[in-house]
Amino acid sequence: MTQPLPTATHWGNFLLGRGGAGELHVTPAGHDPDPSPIGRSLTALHDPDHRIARPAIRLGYYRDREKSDTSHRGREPFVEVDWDEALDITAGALRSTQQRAGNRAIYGGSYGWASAGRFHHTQGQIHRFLRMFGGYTASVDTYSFAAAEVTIPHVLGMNAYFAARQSPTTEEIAQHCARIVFFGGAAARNAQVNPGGYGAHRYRDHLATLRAAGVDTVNIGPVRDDLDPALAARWIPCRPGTDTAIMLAIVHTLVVEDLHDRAFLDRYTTGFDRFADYVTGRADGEPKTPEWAATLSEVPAHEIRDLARLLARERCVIGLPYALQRAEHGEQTYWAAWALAAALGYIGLPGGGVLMGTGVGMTNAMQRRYLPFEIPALPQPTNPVSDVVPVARLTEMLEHPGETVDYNGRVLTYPEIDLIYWAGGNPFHHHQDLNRLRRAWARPRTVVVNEISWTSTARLADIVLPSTAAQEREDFAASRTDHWLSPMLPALRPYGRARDDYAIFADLAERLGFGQRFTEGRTARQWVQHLWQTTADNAAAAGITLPGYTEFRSGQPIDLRPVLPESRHVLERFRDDPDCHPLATPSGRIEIFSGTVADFGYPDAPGHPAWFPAREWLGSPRAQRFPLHLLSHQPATRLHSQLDYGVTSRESKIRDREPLRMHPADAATRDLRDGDIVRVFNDRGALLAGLRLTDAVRPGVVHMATGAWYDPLDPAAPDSLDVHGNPNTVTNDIGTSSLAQGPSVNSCLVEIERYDDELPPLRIHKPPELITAEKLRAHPG
Ligand SMILES: Nc1nc2c(c(=O)[nH]1)N[C@H]1C(S)=C(S)[C@@H](COP(=O)(O)OP(=O)(O)OC[C@H]3O[C@@H](n4cnc5c(=O)[nH]c(N)nc54)[C@H](O)[C@@H]3O)O[C@H]1N2
Ligand SMILES: Nc1nc2c(c(=O)[nH]1)N[C@H]1C(S)=C(S)[C@@H](COP(=O)(O)OP(=O)(O)OC[C@H]3O[C@@H](n4cnc5c(=O)[nH]c(N)nc54)[C@H](O)[C@@H]3O)O[C@H]1N2
Ligand SMILES: [Mo]
Repeated sequence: MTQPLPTATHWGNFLLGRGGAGELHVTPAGHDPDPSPIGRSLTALHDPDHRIARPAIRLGYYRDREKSDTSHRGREPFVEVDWDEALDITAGALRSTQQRAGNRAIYGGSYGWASAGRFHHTQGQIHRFLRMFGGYTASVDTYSFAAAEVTIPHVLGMNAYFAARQSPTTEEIAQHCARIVFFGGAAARNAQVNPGGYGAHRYRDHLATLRAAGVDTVNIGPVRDDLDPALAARWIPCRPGTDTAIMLAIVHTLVVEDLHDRAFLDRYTTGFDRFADYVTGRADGEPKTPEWAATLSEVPAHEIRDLARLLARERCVIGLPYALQRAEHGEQTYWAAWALAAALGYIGLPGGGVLMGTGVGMTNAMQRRYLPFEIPALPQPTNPVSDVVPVARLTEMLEHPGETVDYNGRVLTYPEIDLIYWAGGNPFHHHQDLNRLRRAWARPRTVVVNEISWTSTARLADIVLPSTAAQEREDFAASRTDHWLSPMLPALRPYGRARDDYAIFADLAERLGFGQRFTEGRTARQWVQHLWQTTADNAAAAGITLPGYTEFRSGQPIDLRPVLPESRHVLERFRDDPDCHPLATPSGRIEIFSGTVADFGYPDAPGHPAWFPAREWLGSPRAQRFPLHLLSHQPATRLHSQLDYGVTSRESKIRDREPLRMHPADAATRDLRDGDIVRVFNDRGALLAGLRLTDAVRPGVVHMATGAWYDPLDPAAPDSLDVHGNPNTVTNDIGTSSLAQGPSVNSCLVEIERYDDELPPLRIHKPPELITAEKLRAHPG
């Protein structure tokens, strides 16, 4: 056994070493009380069926470069070449795109989680490189939280993530709060992950504290086990996408029964009366009564009314997972929740208000202790190109160059993209309506992808540059939402000829004439040391002493929690004195009506929270044809698509297909049994999944994780069946609304039938066809 070395991942800290036969061993770091099972999948890191060993160029592109037939992406062999040739071809494509079409023709949004590690973080690397090259069309917001990212600043005058970190602490809830009402739970599976790293998993401690204090919990949502059974929550099953209607109906009851906190609303909010006119129907003739909401949500009216009375009686907090806003009109759900919380009047009191991002990593678990200093990342010059697109409008951008899109009061024009450079993300995992993306993806002349593994995206590229994994390089992990600083050492040698993204971009920069500017003369190791030293300097300025780099890298991860000061929340100071501590909204108050948003004039996003039916939900006409609502959630067994080939993910599959959960009643009407392979389809596409029956999912709803590598049966046909189970084969690629243009993954209707044909093997677990440049020269045909 080799000496195991520490590594850090988005799902925790582990030690990695090799046994006598060369096999990889992973052990969780000793300081983690509840390590994530995803760690076991790191043993697959050097799996030759999945790792990219050498730079590879699609055959047609190798022959014809920018004149190649781009519709052949994904169905031609790759030519393996040496690094010099690959980098020459890449630099040539970048230069000719720049000369022909300008830098805005380069799409470098490159959304994706990549790996933990401050220096080697791929997004920092690619963005620095492309900015120094003259810029790129960038993306704004995230797939995670786009609708909230745009809406919350209008309502609270603060960044949405900042607002999420202003949540009441577990101890305060335990002490002061009678009840948490979750809309969609707080899935424990999601708490395995934190962007940038995670020192110690303590989610179960938080649940135990709530349980011991006897905090009452209610889960309003289509899936019972979104909330840990240990909390013994009352489950109020609802149709997906109807949370806003339920919230409006609760407000309706509060208003008509005079249970709302008038004093709070007067002093701390603006526009409640206009909103109340809408809720009571004075504005539009449609009172948003519990009976009205019951027809939409299928939650009995008396339950909604009783809940409203209960919430008014005792202090409560409203819990919202991100997923609630990852749906058409997701803006409204988050805004309505704040309007409801304002009507209840507990905002800014200990244990009251709103918890945003329930179940997500450390979002609500930092317990007021935030790093009082900046952790540096790779420095970024400004992007000379000012064009941006909302991150989830990717396909539309490729399809409609020159056309405009409304976004948060602006009108953006889609540039004509001629080169896509993606590094550290997997759009053929994460984007909606993958068949549509495949057609649009064929438009640019060149697609370059830096990847560790042969993902679906790498297979659909022209130029594939193999990157090292985080466990093959030295770095350190730190995150604004964690209190650990963790050394990362190279436990493994780079796989094949893989190189660090840094080395790839440094060599491309050299070829393009700005090598010295990109590297500043530092090796990767010198950059890591430099970033650590800056971290230590920043910490020292905040009164916290950190060791020098040599001592840090050879020691244990550092837990800063004991020395972090407890902060007071902005909303608490606001509650103390709203005149001295106004919010950064135009009125200085919580904007239940926003004049700014109203003035945008969007028909699908008025100036206050409102109910809009999505195009796809169980109440829409389309449900006649596709009667099941598909919710695609985060996977328990991996991080998105990462290490889908690892043991933890593969053990969860049913005959190699991604599981899908369904209520037994829905299975009975379709003559389906637990363990069956099913075809999930609508008019956008179809995928195979393995069926799991459970009464934890409400009838009419099916529940399936994202992240199974998209594996089309016929790579030549854009509408081919995905034989593995990526839900994005069927999700709808539309913006949440004109306001945020976020992804609407959770507004998706499907039908399901048993798949009786012979089960096609997965191709995605073998590399694509590879030929060497030497062989090609010998046999040019
Ligand atoms: N239907 C549906 N779709 C969704 C969601 C949903 O709920 N439902 N959720 C959405 C959300 S919230 C998100 S955040 C996205 C996530 O989407 P992504 O962030 O794109 O997903 P990942 O699988 O994490 O992709 C990261 C990729 O980076 C690669 N990588 C890791 N480290 C390195 C490195 O050092 N160098 C290089 N070059 N590559 C590296 C990995 O191999 C992997 O392929 O998915 C979104 N898509
Ligand atoms: N293990 C693991 N953890 C992760 C990740 C991962 O890939 N793996 N990804 C991380 C990332 S990038 C993110 S952004 C977060 C995302 O965190 P979330 O967005 O909170 O996670 P999801 O699992 O997509 O959704 C949580 C639940 O919301 C419920 N839900 C969906 N639609 C509705 C609705 O209309 N009404 C109600 N009431 N409930 C609904 C679903 O039943 C679903 O199980 O998770 C993070 N945590
Ligand atoms: Mo996310």
